[in-house]
Amino acid sequence: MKNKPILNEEEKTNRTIRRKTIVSFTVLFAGFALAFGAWRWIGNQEKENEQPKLLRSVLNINEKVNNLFFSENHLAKEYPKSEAVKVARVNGDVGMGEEFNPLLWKLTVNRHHENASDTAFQLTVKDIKALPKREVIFNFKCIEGWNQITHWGGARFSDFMEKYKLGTHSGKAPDINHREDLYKYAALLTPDSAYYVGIDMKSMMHPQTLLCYELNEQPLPADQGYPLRLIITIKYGIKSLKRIGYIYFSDTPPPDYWHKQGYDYDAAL
Ligand SMILES: Nc1nc2c(c(=O)[nH]1)N[C@H]1C(S)=C(S)[C@@H](COP(=O)(O)O)O[C@H]1N2
Ligand SMILES: [Mo]
Repeated sequence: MKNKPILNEEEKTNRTIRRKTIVSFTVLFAGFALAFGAWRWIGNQEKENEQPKLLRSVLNINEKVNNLFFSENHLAKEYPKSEAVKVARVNGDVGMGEEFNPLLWKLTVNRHHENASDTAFQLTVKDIKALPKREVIFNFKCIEGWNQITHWGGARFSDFMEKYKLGTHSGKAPDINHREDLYKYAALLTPDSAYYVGIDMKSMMHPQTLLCYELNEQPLPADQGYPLRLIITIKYGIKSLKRIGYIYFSDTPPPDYWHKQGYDYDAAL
């Protein structure tokens, strides 16, 4: 009689423990079932290069991180010329004001940071055209949701860096064995500095990153950046700055127009 309330307490506790144990086991088994199901599902995925698709895509991400630099891999998909649109859409006119005189245009390049004025020099389109010409036909994607296959011609940014010994602290041409010598970012601005992008060096050295002077094998139309624009296939369109006026290099992320509006800095695809 005296002990009864205590026994009841004990029983209550035991019951609670039993209930909790059942719940725990149920959760545990549900977890096993889910994991097993997921494993089976991955296994049943269409095989791609001997690896299940899901695992393969994870490997691709890792490789992308490791091999982008000086690599011919991980190119954006290219298309036949016949698939390129005849008239490319025009989008974005920040920094494309009418006061601009293309006849007086020169590209101002600073070997180092923008404030190091003694290391700046100027180039003409002729200088860019003197570099090996490359073409790329790829699906250009805008962050607003549209995309189109477009055909561009110009010089690789990496060839430009090589030729003018750019993007290094030492002022030597970029060297794969001295990656620590490379600046971490390149900055590109319109001549009026109204539109500007910052891009990591690996992406700038990607083989499909071009300083473009042609669209559909014709000189760039004015509203698409004549005389020189960037085309960077591995980023959203926001990074493909039209009408390049200035280029400089930096170890800190240069200001970026759309990043300031709240978009992702990398805008990587
Ligand atoms: N100078 C400048 N470059 C720019 C923009 C801009 O507003 N000004 N817009 C960007 C965006 S959002 C896109 S999608 C592409 C569009 O390039 P297009 O006009 O050749 O289609 O240019 C990019 N480069
Ligand atoms: Mo865009």
